[in-house]
Amino acid sequence: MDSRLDAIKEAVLARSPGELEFHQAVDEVFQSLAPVHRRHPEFLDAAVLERLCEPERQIIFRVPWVDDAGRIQINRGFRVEFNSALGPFKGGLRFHPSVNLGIVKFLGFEQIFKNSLTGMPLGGGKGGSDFDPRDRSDGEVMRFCQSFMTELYRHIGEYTDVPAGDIGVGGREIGYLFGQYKRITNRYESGVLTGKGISWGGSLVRPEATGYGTVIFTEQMLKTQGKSIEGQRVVVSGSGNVAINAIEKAQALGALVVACSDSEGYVVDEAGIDVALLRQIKEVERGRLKEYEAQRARVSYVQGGSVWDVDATVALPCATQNELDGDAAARLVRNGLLAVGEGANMPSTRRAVTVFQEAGILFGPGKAANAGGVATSALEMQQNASRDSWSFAHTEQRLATIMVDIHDRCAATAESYGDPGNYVLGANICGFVKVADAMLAQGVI
Ligand code: NDP
Ligand code: 2IT
Repeated sequence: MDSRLDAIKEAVLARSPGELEFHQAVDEVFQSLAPVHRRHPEFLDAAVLERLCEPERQIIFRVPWVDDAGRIQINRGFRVEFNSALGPFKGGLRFHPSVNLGIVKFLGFEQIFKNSLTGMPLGGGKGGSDFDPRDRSDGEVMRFCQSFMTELYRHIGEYTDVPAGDIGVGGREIGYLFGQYKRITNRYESGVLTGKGISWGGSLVRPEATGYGTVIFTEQMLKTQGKSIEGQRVVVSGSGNVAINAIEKAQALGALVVACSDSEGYVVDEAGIDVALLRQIKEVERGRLKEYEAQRARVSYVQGGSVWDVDATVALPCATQNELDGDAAARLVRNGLLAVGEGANMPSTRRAVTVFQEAGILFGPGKAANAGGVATSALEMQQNASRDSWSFAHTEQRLATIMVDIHDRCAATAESYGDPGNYVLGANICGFVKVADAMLAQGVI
C-alpha cells in the first residue's frame, strides 16, 4: 500500500516542480493515508488521490493599477479552485509579496480537508496576489482591489466560489472587493464573499473566529489530559487578525499571554499583552509592533530574532507557514511546553511536528485548529441565504460547538486508526474520507 501511495505522490510532485510548500502539504497528508486505503481500496481504484491533488481549475491573471504617484503597477492574481465535492470552492485571498502559485496551491489543498472537517457544505480553494498592502494608501488598496475583482468576478459566485480574507486581506479589502463585484454584476449577492462588514451582510464573530477557535481547540486538547488553558503561559506569533483574537480568548479563559510578534520583531510583556493597545496599534493605526514598547512600562522589544525563544507552556503560531522550525520546537519542549495550537496554516515545519509528536506534546494542526474562521464564514453564508443576522452570543456558541466537534472527531478518528492523541492523523483521515466518499458518489469528474 505504502509503495502505491508513494508512486502516486511522486507523480503529483513531479508534475508541479518547484512548488515547495505544495509538496510539503501533499507529503504530510499522504503520510496519514495508508491505513485509510487499506480499509477502502475502492478509493485507489477510483483514482481519488490523483484527482484530489489536481485542482479543478487554476486562474492566473494580470492585475494592473495606478499608484498615488501616477505610476502603473502590475501584480499577479491567483485563484486555485481545488475541489468542489462538498460545496462551492471556499477559502481566503492572501495579499503578500511572497505569494506564488505553490503557496496558493498549498493553502488551497489544506483548505479541502479543513473545510470538510467543519462539517459544513464547503469545497476548497484559495487565491491572492503578490501585492503588498503595507505602506499603501487606502486609495491604492482600493484601486488594486477593484482591478483584482475586475478579472476575478467572472469566476466566483454564491454557488461557485466564495472568497474571504487571509494575510493582508481584512474588512477593508473585502469591502472594496465586494463593492466592485456589485458594480460589475449589478447584483447585491451577499453570499459571494465572507468577512463582510456587519452593517452590509457580515456576521458577528467572523473577525474573532479563527483566533477564538484555535484557543477553544487547544483547550479541548488540554482537557484530554485533565488540564486547562487557565494559568498557562502562552506565546503567540504574529499580531494580525488571528493572533490578536487568539490572545484575547486565551486571556479571557485565564491564560497569561506574555509575547507576540510581527515580521520585524517581538515583544515580551510579562504582565500579559494589553490587547486593547495591540488592537489600537495594529488594527486602527496599521503600525508596527515596535510601537507597543514605547506605550507600556516594563516591556521588552526584540528586533529580529524568534518569538519562540520565549518560554511557554502553550505555543500558538498565528503568523505564517514554516515559521517554527525543528530547533525552536526542541527548545520549547526542553523548557516545559505542553501544547501547540496552530492558528496559522502549516506554521510548523515537518521537523518541528516530529519533535512535538516524539515528545508527546499535544499538537493541533492548522487544518483542524484554525478551522473556526472558515466555519464562521459558513455561518455568515447561512445568515445571508436566510436574510437573517444572529447575535454575538448565538454565533459564538455555534463556533464553540463546531470546534469541540472537530476536536472530538479528530481524536476519535486517530483512536479508531490505532494512534490515539495523533491529531495530525485524525484530521487528515477524517477530512479526507468525507471528500473521497463524495467524489466516488459524483462519478469521474
Ligand atoms: P494578518 O495579515 O492579519 O496578520 C499576519 C501576521 O503575521 C502579521 O503580524 C504579519 O506581520 C505576520 N506575518 C505575515 N507574513 C509573515 C512572514 N512571512 N514572516 C513573519 N511574519 C509574517 O493575517 P491573518 O492573521 O489573517 O493570518 C495569519 C495566519 O492565519 C496565516 O497563516 C493565515 O493563512 C492563517 N489563517 C487565517 C484565517 C483568517 O480567518 N484570517 C483563517 C485560518 C487561517 P507583519 O504585519 O509584519 O507583516
Ligand atoms: O485559511 C483559512 O481558513 C482562511 N483564510 C479563511 C477562509 C474563509 O473562507 O473564511
